[in-house]
Amino acid sequence: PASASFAPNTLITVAPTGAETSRADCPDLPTTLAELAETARRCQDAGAAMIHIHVRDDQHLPTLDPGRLRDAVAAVRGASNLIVQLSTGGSVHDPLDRRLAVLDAEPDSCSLTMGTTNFGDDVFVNPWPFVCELYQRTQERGVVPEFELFDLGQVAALGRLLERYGLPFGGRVHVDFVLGVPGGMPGTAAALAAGLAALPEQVTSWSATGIGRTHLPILLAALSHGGHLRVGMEDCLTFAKGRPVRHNAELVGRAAELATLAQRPPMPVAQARQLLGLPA
Ligand code: KMH
Ligand code: ZN
Repeated sequence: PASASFAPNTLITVAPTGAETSRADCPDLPTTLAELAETARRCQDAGAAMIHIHVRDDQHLPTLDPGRLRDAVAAVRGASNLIVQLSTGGSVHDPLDRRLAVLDAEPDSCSLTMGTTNFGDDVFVNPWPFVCELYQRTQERGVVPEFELFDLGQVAALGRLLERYGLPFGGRVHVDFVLGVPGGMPGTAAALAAGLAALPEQVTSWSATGIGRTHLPILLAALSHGGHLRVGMEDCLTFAKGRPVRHNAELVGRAAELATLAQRPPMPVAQARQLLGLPA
C-alpha cells in the first residue's frame, strides 16, 4: 500500500500564500502576480515540483476572480515548470459556486477537501454534494485533484467518493494530510499514522503538512513514513523560534535538505507529473 511503500524521491509542494494571513501582518507574504512568479521560480530552484496557489487582489485580499486566477496560472507557467495547483478551498468566506468555477482557469491540479472542518473560529464548508460535484468536474475537465484531509472522517469519505465515482483523471490518487488546524486532526505523528492506516487502497501517493508549530515535526514524520512534503507560508510563518520566514524558498530549501538527508532527494517536475498522472 502507498502508506508503506517508500518513494525514491520526495515531491515537494509549496503553498506560498494561503488565504488567512494579511499582507499587513506579514509584509513578506507574496501576494502580487510578480511576487508569485518570482516565488515560483525560486521555489523550483530550491527543490519544489508543485505550487498550491491562493490568489490575492490589488488590495492583497483573497479573491477567486476568474481573470485573476487565469493570470496567476499564466504567471507561474511563464516563470517556472512547476505543476500548477489552484486552491478550490479559497477562504472561509468564498461561496461554493465561485469555488467550483476555479477549474475554468485550467490548472494542472486542484485541491479538493473531503469534508467540512471547524477552522479556528470559522468553518471551512465542504458539504458532501459539493465534494461530489467538484470531483466530477475535475474528471470532466481533466484536472488532477489533490484530496485534502483535515480529519480522519475525511479519509473515510475519500473511500466513499472513489467507490461511487471511480478514479480521478490520470488514474492516480494523491492525497495531502493537513494537520494541526484548530478543529482538525492534531499535528502529531500519531494522528498522521492513524490517517495513513485508514487510507483507501486506491491511494497511490500522499504528502503531509503541519500548520504553525507542527510544521517541522510533521515534515519529519512524513519523511520517516515515506511520504511527500508540503511546505510554505500558507502553513507556517516562523522558520525558527523568533525568526520569521522571509521567503518561501527558505522552507522549500530546508525541506529539500532534510529529504536529501533522508536519502529521498527532491523529485524533479517530470517525475512528479508521472506520480500524479499528469501528461508529460
Ligand atoms: N483557506 C482554507 C479555508 C485549500 O486550499 O483547498 C482552505 C484551504 C484548503 O486552504
Ligand atoms: Zn490552500
